[in-house]
Amino acid sequence: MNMIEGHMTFEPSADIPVWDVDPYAEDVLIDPAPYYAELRARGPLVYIPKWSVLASGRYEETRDIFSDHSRFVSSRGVGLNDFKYGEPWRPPSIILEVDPPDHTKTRKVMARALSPKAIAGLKEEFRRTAEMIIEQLIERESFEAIADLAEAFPVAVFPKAVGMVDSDRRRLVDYGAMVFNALGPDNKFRRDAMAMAPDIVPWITGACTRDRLTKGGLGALIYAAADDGEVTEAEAAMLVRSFLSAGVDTTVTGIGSALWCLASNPGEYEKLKADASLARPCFEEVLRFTSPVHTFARTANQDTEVAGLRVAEGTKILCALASANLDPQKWGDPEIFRVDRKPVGHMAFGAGIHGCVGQNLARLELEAVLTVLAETVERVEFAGEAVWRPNNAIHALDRMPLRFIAR
Ligand code: OVM
Repeated sequence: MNMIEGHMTFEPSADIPVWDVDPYAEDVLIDPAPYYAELRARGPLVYIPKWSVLASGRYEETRDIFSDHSRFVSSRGVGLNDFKYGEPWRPPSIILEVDPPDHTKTRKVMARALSPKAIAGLKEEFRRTAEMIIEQLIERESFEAIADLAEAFPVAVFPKAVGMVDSDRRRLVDYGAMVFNALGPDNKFRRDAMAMAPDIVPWITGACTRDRLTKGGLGALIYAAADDGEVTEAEAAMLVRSFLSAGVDTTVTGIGSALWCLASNPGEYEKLKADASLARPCFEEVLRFTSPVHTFARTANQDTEVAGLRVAEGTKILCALASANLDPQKWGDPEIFRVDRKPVGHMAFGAGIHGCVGQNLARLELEAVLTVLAETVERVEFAGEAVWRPNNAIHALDRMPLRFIAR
């Protein structure tokens, strides 16, 4: 058996187009739109020999693959490594990297802790924090929007919501970068991220235990489920780890990309200012337009077919969520950012049983930031060049100098 990047190589069906591209090359990760356009144009599936994977970039097939958890499993990893053949870099997530029936139990516990009702009480605190941060930024001639707002806001509110006793901004942000870069091949981005493991992994693991979490937080809700016998104590710690894996870099990226969309489209910002109730639809459009998580993989656990094309057991399929979100077969003028588009069915939170369990919390965070922005900032202007940061699974800004003109 021939292996590459921890999964089996395979002979693709002759009717699947072969494309000699590296989806994880730096230039593609920084500016992926041309790659997505060609991926969609070449067919519903393409074979990428460089990593011996299939890739899906059209909306319909990407959605179908993502929605079919029994043929396209997560338990073999949602990156290039197939957990059937090798040890993953960390113990697998017991909600992300798992299938039913195991998934059903953990998902239920997480969904309860993150339900609209459970998180409704966070709204006021989110809003106050957004006011405090944005008020200070308005005073400045210009600022670094990724560090000073996109990171500052989630790192101020999220660890506190989880109930972390001591937070560490750098480690939380870098852990997110590790988790997402780990889904790609053993390239520079993955290796640079993995070099941080000795410092960060023990810290993260230590932060997830019961005694490091306050009474009222989301973490305590998970441990309450352990008290009720729904999960074990060790499983509770693993679910708290999932908060820290999935809850920081994603929302940091969402805020950075929202600011980028609004600075790039002043007319759309005018609409948001005129009607702050567009904050939520605006965020959905930011998600569709920028797709913070650009790619997750699935693994075929049986010989099967997609769009009439044969897919062998063990095949990794890269699902380019960001490409599905830009597919002109699904969206009118997909390359246009419109705050009032209301892009129902976008794939940025995934689809099916693994659809983002934290999406309501993400929306609450972005609602706070975008509402306060609309109410207090007249104009959002670039004060320098926005620079993207390559990551094997996240499309995020690295730096973005901005200016807020007071309303
Ligand atoms: C996790 C997790 C969940 C969702 C996304 C994610 C790769 C991680 O449970 O660790 O990022």
